[in-house]
Amino acid sequence: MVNSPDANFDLIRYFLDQYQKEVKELKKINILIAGKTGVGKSTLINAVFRENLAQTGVGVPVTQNLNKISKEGIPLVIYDTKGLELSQESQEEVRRAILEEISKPERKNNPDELMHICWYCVNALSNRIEPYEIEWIRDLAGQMPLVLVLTQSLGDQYRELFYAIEDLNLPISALVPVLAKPYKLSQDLVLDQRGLQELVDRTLELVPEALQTSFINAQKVDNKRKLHRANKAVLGYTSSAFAAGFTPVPVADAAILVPMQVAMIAHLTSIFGLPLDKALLSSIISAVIGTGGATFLGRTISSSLLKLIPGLGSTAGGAITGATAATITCALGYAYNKVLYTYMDKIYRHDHFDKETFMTLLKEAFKAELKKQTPNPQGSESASDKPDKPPKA
Ligand SMILES: Nc1nc2c(ncn2[C@@H]2O[C@H](COP(=O)(O)OP(=O)(O)O)[C@@H](O)[C@H]2O)c(=O)[nH]1
Ligand SMILES: [Mg+2]
Repeated sequence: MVNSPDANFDLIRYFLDQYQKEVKELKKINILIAGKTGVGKSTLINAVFRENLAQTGVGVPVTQNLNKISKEGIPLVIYDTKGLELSQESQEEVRRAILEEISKPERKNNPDELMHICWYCVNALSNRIEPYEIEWIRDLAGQMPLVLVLTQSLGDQYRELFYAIEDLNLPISALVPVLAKPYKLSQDLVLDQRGLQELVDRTLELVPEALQTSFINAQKVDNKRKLHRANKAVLGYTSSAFAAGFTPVPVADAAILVPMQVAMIAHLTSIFGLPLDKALLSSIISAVIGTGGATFLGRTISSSLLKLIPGLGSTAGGAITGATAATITCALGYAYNKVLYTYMDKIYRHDHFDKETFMTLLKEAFKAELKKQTPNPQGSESASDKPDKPPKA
């Protein structure tokens, strides 16, 4: 039944629903991005987070000088300050208003509203940090972990300011020089982006464990972290409980495994973080489950690939046990992660999603993973770096 196009349509629907549910369940991380106008806050937001968040996100004013930016499908809320460089008298007022907002009890006592981290941005090109900013940084650092970001850090020019700030012994958690966007010095001299990886690393050290998955999902700087998280999650689907609770099914009915695996794929996808774009998500999941009679998981598994699984072979009447189901699921999970990882940058750049290639790569990776998961003919285990292999059939 799962091989019919109608059932495939339902699986796509099922995937979309599951994916949306997974994304909703991710707790949102609240990041305060403070600094004077023009230092490069928006540029930084767009460079670190997916979907050009500063432009495409929805902005809502919280106070006159604090804007809340969010976007459906991204488990993150940015609070962007504005107008900090106003006249001496209004600076004081702006600071007071923002500080009052972030420290009010409704926020402090509500984990969903609490500010989790501040990125305070100072433009390295300006070569100085003003006294009122130093006070402001001290105040903010008293409320939450604070990373001082030296934006527009070019070549070696930023060093002077970097060391001057170090000497101030501010109560900050990290000082990170960043160039968020390549900088064109001349016709043939362009400075590369820098520091974004360090900013991601430091931030992850400073936010609660429960929010790390959300941050990893929302950012686009470090795709390897997405891959590692997602691979860890695969292990959960190969637990012995799964194996024990599964009633062996005939090979011909292997397709009943599919909804379970689609749920896993939705979960893995939520760890990576994809745009809530129905067409893209549908393409990806249909590349996984196959369409129009070429069902990858249904027919492919129940034919040639099963030969790779010991004790099952292609014999008529062979049954898929819980252990085999776990092997298949685990191999699919790792294969999916591997292929999605290679596609991440393209997806974030909105390049055309080539479903056919995705499908081909997935099949190859799936075969390779199945081989990894099963003992080779000599009886010794094949090389695998996965700590918890599923039980063998
Ligand atoms: N090349 C380059 N330009 C930057 C960078 N950061 C900021 N800018 C430029 O500085 C100007 C102000 O940046 P913006 O992000 O709008 O500052 P904001 O007011 O703090 O949000 C823009 O013209 C940016 O293109 C950077 O890392 N590289
Ligand atoms: Mg801005």
